[in-house]
Formats: sequence, structure tokens, C-alpha cells
Amino acid sequence: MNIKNNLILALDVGSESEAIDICEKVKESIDTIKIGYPLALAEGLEIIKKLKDKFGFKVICDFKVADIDATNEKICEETFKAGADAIICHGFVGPDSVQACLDVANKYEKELFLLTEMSHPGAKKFLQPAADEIAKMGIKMGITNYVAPATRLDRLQDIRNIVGEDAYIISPGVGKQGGDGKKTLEISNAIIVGRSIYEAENPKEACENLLK
Ligand code: O7E
Repeated sequence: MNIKNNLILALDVGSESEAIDICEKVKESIDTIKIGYPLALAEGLEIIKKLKDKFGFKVICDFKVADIDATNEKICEETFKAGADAIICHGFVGPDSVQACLDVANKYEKELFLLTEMSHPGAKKFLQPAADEIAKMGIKMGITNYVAPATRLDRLQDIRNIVGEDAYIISPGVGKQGGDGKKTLEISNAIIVGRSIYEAENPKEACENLLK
């Protein structure tokens, strides 16, 4: 995925009007947004096409898909039918569940991101011990896009070492969660930033500062 300024906006706001307001303010710096449950549950999947049509953005749907294969297939179908350019799935559910997501992404000629280790402190308890194996599974399955944390650069580097330089890694955790954008981008291909932009008094300036 080609992402302008290697910066993805996590648009975790609660309404279409807030989403449009933020997008208007940052549209010069950003061409890719991540929509997750907060906005999708508030406004429905139609919000994907609305924002794509209005701003020409690419939309990554962060539904952290984590069910059995048959249900994952249905979730991905609905998401790509609604216009998503990519979807994020969890890896801990295992290869059959992830394969179901990959098959639907391939059918729509869209992209799948595999979530390895999460960025929050709690991820150390269950997910971190499994994350390397999740990344290895992804490589075995031919997955080229990954999510790995900006909050633990040593772990981000470990995951980079497993998936290789050709893989595309996006990293959440910059700003409010304590991660450093510049250092993260020495390992990752793009950063995902939410609150530091949409909660800022001046989101446009917040974006520009991040890009500096
Ligand atoms: O901390 P913020 O406000 O900059 O937002 C970070 C966003 O990334 C937010 O949408 C959160 O749900 C998401 N995220 C993490 O913070 N940590 C993770 O490990 C994974 C994600 C995520 O986006 O998952 C799929 C990429």
C-alpha cells in the first residue's frame, strides 16, 4: 500500500460530522485513514464510502477480525463490499481463520494486514509470547502486510527481522501511547496516529509537527 507521508490517521471519533471535520483539516497531509469500531458502530459501514468519495482517501478497516474461518469470511465480505481498501485481522486465531480473511481480500483484490503484537501494556501477557510465531505464520501464508507496535521498538525490530525488509509494517502507538514516530519509521513503513491528531487543538498543525 502506498501511504502518503507514511502517516495513517486512526479516525476513532464518534460521528460522521466529527470525522468530516478532522478529515477536512488534515487532508493535505494524509491520504489513508483507519476506521475502527468506534466510527463504524456509530455511523455504519456506509461511512467508508462517504469518506472515500469526499476525500479520495484509502480506508483500512480495523476490525481486528478474530473469529472462526466461516465468520471471518462473512465479516471480510461485508467490509470489502462496503468499499474498504484493506482489513486488519488478528493472528492469534490461527491459520484457518486468517486464511479465510486472505481469501476474501484476494477475491476483491484488496489487502489484508496481519496483527502480530499489540501496542498496549496488556499485550505483554498473552500476545507477546505468541507474536513471533504469528509473524512466522504470516510469512508462511504469503502475507505481505503486518501490524506491530511503535511502543516497543525492540519487539518491532524482532518482528521486522522475521517478516523481512520486503514486508510492509504499519505501527500504532505513536504519541499518546508513548511511541516515537521518527524512531518507529526507522523500522516500520508507516505509523498509525489517532488522538495526537484528532484531539489536538489544531489537527493540521499536529500532522505537520509529526511529519517534521
Ligand atoms: O493511541 P492513538 O490514539 O494514536 O490510536 C492508536 C490506534 O491504533 C487506535 O485506533 C487503536 O485502536 C489502534 N491500535 C493500537 O493502538 N494498538 C495496537 O496494537 C493495534 C491497533 C490497531 O490499529 O490495530 C490494528 C492496526
